[in-house]
Amino acid sequence: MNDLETIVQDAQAAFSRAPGPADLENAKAAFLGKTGRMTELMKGLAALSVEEKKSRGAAINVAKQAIEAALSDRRAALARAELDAQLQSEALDVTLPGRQRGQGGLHPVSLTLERIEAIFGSMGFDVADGPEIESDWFNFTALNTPQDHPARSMHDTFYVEGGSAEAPNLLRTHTSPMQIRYAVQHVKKYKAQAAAATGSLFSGDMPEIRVIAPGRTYRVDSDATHSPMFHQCEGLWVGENVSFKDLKYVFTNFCRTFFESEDLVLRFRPSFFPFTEPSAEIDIQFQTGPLAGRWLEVAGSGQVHPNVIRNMGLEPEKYIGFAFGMGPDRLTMLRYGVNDLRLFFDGDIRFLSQFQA
Ligand code: 2NM
Repeated sequence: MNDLETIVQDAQAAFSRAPGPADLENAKAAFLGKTGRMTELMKGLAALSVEEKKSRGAAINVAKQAIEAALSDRRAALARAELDAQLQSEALDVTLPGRQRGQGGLHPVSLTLERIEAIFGSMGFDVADGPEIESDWFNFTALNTPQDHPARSMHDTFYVEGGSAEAPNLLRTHTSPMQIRYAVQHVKKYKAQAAAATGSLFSGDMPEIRVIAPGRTYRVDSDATHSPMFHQCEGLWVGENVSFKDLKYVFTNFCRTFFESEDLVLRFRPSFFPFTEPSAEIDIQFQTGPLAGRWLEVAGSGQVHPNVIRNMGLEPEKYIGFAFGMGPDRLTMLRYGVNDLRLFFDGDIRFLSQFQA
């Protein structure tokens, strides 16, 4: 092997050993740089004859071209390796499943409210919706709740700004104020129609008031069975000939439909509410299932107090009705066997996602 072949082999070996572009350029200097081996050989040409210069020069050029070819091959190989490494490190697995938007659903208490509205809707009840910040009048006074009633104390009710000093506004403690609002509107409307026609409201001029008021209510109370915000659904049926038997029929039908239990039994237990007289707690008893045999309180009820009828704009001598109030949160607990009310308000998706149909 002559000296040129040796240099070419050395260069090819040095280039292929270079681990990166910078090392390669350093290796190049040892052969093609100002003091590199090829440059030294070129300098040596000066001492040769014209004939020798020709043949030696041509041979050196061939070797130089071989070294340059090896250099550019190695440069390309290193660039390719760098690109491969980058592609590898930035690789995307396009076969991975995409990030999906989770399937939402209704809150269990919302499902209950929908059931309540559908069942009472099927019995001709309208659904009324109204303010959660109420005046003293609609929340207490109109409902025959006296000034010294415990519900009126700071201890039991969240008072807010607005209203008057003696009668500040508050977060409604029940949804019955909405029933007063609804009844007043209803009575006004038909009184106006009757006045336009005959001057006074005659029997049959006013359709019965049949309404439920579902929604959020607020009381100063917090433990496993009480939340400062809870739901209520109150019902009202007022007409000229409405009685407790109607209440019994309507509420029995509601409970049997709601709990999908045709043999469910109801019990009316005497009680007291300021806005009804007489009043009764409504208990239910399942005949089968995990709660069978136990009496479970599900609602309060009663015949609407004459003072309340009057505050609706009606004469208690002519109009009579019944009302009831129940807790959709508790109904939801009974229906699904949930034992801690707070689970409904913690917003834990592991709990809430169990109620999707
Ligand atoms: C209850 C129990 C008994 C009730 C009364 C009224 C109204 F507006 F007619 F006066 N609404 N709801 C009522 C009656 C509510 O909840 C335990």
